[in-house]
Amino acid sequence: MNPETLKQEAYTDIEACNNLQELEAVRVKYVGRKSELTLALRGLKDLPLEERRNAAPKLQQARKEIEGMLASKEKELASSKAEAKVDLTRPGTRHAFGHLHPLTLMEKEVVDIFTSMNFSVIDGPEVETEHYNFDVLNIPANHPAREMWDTFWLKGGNDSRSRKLLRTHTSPMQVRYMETHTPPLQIIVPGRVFRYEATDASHEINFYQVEGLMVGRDVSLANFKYVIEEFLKKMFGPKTEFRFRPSYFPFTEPSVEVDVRLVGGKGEQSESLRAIAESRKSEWLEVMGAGMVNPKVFEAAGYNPEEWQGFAFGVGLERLAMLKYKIPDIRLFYSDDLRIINQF
Ligand code: FA5
Repeated sequence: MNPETLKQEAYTDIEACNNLQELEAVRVKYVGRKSELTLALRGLKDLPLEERRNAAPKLQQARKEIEGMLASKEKELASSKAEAKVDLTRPGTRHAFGHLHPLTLMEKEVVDIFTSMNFSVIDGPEVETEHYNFDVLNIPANHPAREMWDTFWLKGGNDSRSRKLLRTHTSPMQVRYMETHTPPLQIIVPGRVFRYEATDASHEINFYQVEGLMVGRDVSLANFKYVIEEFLKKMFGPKTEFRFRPSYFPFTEPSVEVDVRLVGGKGEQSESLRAIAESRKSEWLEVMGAGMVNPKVFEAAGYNPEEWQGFAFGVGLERLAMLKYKIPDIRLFYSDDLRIINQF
């Protein structure tokens, strides 16, 4: 064994090490208990004196040098490992935070505005009976007015109190709430509703409404107009233009629909709102149905219509969100397209 060649080989192997495990293997190979060098050192005692004198210092020197190389490489590897752990100059990893869906944001905003006007927030069932969805709202079986609400029926039930459906609007909560509460009252009911109908840019089969109901001894259409004007101005700004249009609902008399102006007028003009106007062939977008509660609805709830009066409305949450966030197609809310959702 030539100590010079051995040192050379050890040097090459040590330099090639990338981590402490590899270095340990090299250490075992060159200076371990069974290494060539150790065995040679151990064998010195069996050599004739002259040879021993000659070989010993070279072997010991080789061992010392190899151990030195190993130690400095170990230091180098250990420090680069420590540096890798806390490299203060590396850019940080950004944590991904979740955020609220635009419809959730919209619902929060509607709730905030109405609670600031002293309305309470109530919840209701999405699976409803025919009785509450239609009968108590003055929409008898076989009446053509039922055709205003395309309905998903559930199997089973043999009368209108047991036949079930996915509610077509939040209006069933009017009677449900009045049956268990005494007036005066003012509530809103946000919730999901379902309709078996063809979809387009402003119609979904699954959407959200917020029902409103205010009952007192002398609550009038003027009060309705004030509350809704306040609501729309707080929601869309003081420049927003809207209109009340005469309409028909079996459970209100008189009935109105409320539209918000999309284009023209003095409000903000936007590409997306123009697109909605074009697809609907109208400058206006209907956002809610409303009216004075029909006396028949009060009777169904056990109230005396001679004594109580009030207004009710049902506003479409997606329609509000389309206007507020300038979203041209209602289907985008449910499309899971991250390019839309991540903007909120
Ligand atoms: C109703 O559902 C009545 N219950 C509203 C009402 C309540 C009237 C209380 C009187 C008193 P309508 O079907 O028009 O009415 O729907 C009300 C609102 O829901 C519409 O103005 C619109 O904003 C929204 N809407 C209706 N259908 C859809 C649909 N397919 N997709 C998205 N939004 C819809």
